[in-house]
Amino acid sequence: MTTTTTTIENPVPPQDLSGIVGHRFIYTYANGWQYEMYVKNATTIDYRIHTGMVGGRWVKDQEVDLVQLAEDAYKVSWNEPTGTSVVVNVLPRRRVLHGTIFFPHWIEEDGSKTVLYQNEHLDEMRAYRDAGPTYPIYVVPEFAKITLFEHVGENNENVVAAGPSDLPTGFADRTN
Ligand code: FER
Repeated sequence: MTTTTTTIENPVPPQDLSGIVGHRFIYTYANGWQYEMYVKNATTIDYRIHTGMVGGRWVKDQEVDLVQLAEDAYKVSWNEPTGTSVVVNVLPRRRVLHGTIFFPHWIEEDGSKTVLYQNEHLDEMRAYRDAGPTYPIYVVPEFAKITLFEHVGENNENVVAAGPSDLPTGFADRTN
């Protein structure tokens, strides 16, 4: 039996991100929360939260780590200016996703402070993050069903350009 050493230069498995980069997907977690993610490029996402604990929140240009774990299996992970950490595993062809959200305690106490277009409130979010309380972390691990998955191209600023409440009626209900 041979073993392969994983290095930065030779990651195992080989990385082909073309099945997720430049795509928008809308999904509903088992707890009913509905989210939309646009993988703008290999290091950046835009997103909207349609319903749930922080429904109405939207964000552009969040830096993420994106990897391919296997065929039809990708992992997106990041830390927000609010202190929230998120890890999302995406299986586009199976239309399945698993997300784990790690909320600081101040968001569990009053999530409404984060329900806004975050890009216009970055310093405010960092101040809330630093004020806390951070602990105990509220961990939300949930599977989701991907109801829409579409290619919209890379670095398209028009894909996520309005808040969840300013979209046409039924926007998030479109399926394919
Ligand atoms: C997701 C779960 C959580 C997601 C974003 C978040 C775009 C963000 C949470 C927050 O910062 O409030 O699937 O996808």
